[in-house]
Amino acid sequence: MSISSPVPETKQGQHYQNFIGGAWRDSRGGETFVSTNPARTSDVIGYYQKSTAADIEDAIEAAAQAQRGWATTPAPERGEILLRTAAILERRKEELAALMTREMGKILRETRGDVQIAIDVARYMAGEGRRAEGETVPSALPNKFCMTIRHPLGIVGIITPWNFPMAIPAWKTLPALLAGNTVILKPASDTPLLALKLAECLQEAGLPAGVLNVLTGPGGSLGDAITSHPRVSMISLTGSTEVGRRVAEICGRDLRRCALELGGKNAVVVLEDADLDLAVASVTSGAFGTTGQRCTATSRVIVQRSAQEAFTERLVAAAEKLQIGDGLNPQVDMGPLVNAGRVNAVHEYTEIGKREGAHLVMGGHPLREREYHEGAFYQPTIFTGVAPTMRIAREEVFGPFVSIVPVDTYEEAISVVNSSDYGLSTAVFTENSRLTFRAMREIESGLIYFNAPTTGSEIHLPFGGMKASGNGHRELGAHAVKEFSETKTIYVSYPPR
Ligand code: UN1
Repeated sequence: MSISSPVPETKQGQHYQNFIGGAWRDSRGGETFVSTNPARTSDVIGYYQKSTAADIEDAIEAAAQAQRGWATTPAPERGEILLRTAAILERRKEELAALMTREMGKILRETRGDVQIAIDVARYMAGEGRRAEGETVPSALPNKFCMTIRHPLGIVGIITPWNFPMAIPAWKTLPALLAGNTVILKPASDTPLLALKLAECLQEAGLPAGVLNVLTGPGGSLGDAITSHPRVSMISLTGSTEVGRRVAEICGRDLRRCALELGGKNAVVVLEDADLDLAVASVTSGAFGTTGQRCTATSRVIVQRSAQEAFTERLVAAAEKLQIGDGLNPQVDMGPLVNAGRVNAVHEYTEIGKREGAHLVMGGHPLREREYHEGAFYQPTIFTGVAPTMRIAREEVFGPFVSIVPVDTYEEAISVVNSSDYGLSTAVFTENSRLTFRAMREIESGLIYFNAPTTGSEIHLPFGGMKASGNGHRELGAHAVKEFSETKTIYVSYPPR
């Protein structure tokens, strides 16, 4: 095992190390993997450690050793470290955003937003360090004092996806740390860099050694090794529903807490009285923003038949205007997909949609010519005449892909929304306040927007989905610290002598 400090950045292929026990280390296995820019694969971002179970043991040992000292550090002091981290992230925001665009393709405006989420979460969670940690309640018996306090879980395993390379690691890790836990973080193999950068910022802010450990490597074997480790008290995962089921099964066997944020098949409902220009602008950003690679991305548009033609025409016109290309170019609206495998996966859904008899009105092809030849680009793709039973109306595509489903009435629209296995984010466009309030109650979805896109949730509100979109937990907001804590109920009796 070699131990060294971070190597200065070079243009091509820097060698990145794991962060274990406060030191930057190579994997014991000695193997690395490469990460390239999805807009231009000849641009090598870096070589990362292909970690093994032996590295996990090192990380667990470091986290276990740091646990007690960290748990007994006063919460406001833990919060101070997060506040310093926010300042460091803010100072480095442009650099981090540009690295993120190179690493996974989304445009600079979005990668700046991603870093900003981490900054906002760091500030919010710093404040949580000074907030009341429990409740006091009256006892029904005389001379008793009743209260609850928080207790750290211990070691928390955090497994994160590639679409929000800094925001999601931050919004899981920072509340977990604030709650007094130590953390093993495994970022997605497509985006290991920004999680390592987050660790660098926390290290500079004074986080004690071993409190956060970051290991890079393959999702399957490494994820399973963390998820099934007897010394890990909780797993927090954002990923596909398929991986979520697997993680829940492993955790279920050991009664390990697990918080899952999974897929979505997010619908926008456009009723006949809707402001169509607003609906079109919102679907354009919700469906094609981040190249459709958000768990909250708009994937179905359920439109009342009388508005269908005008809506579709305007949506196609708006989508045709989108500039596709390298996200570092400020003129570009939509970057590549995260890798070539995703291009094939999205294209497969185009083929499925055609076979199912839906009508392709726009896109439906990878972009391979000229400036696109080295990248993972796909056209914004729109199908109309989609029936709710078709696979393109039911399955998560995770790309710039919209299925337009016509309906006759409000009631039919809601029943199509709720026919999905998923329930993450839904938006309704209407000016009708009666239907607005009905929809709040009737839609089975963790997030509901009125007259706004399905994306763009803010960090001080709870985030999460119903049904197959998760397992009932909510991240962010005031819930987040509780999520990573045990609650202890305390009775103090003081009878007169
Ligand atoms: C995700 O894609 O995993 O509302 C999260 C949004 C973002 C969160 C997306 N704040 O789109």
